[in-house]
Amino acid sequence: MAIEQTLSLVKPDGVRKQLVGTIYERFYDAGLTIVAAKMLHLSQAQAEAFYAVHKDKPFYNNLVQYMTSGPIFAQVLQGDDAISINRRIMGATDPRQADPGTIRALFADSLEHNVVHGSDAPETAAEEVRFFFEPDELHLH
Ligand code: IDP
Ligand code: MG
Repeated sequence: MAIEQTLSLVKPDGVRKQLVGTIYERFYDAGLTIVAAKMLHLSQAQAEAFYAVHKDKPFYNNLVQYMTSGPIFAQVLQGDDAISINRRIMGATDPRQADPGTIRALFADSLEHNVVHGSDAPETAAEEVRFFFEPDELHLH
């Protein structure tokens, strides 16, 4: 295992449902450290750019609309194997397929409105961290 950083988002539905504290507690319980965090409201252009990988998917327009529907929390998580540990505690994209006890199994309403985002690989993690944070906004400790 190696120390990794990964980009996590609490999506607009998670913020509306006041789940930020619960979700942050799960990061800590999983042994992850929060090294950067901010609340922001994505513009249409930012949401389109962040999800550009999905631009040809039928759900893209709805996804952009959802991600701009309210404020989000963005955070950088750090720890041994942080990328896959975060994906594990999030659960599968579709909450109906997510393992019991995961964030999405417990709190997501649907495949689309699924409360959290987490980077899926080292390359995307680095890119997504850069999308939200300047290097001097990461507080290593
Ligand atoms: P992930 O968030 O688990 O990495 P991705 O396949 O990268 O899942 O999809 C990005 C986001 O797009 C999902 O988290 C979800 O909000 C939305 N999404 C994915 N697949 C569908 C779909 O089939 N219908 C509607 N929304 C979807
Ligand atoms: Mg993804």
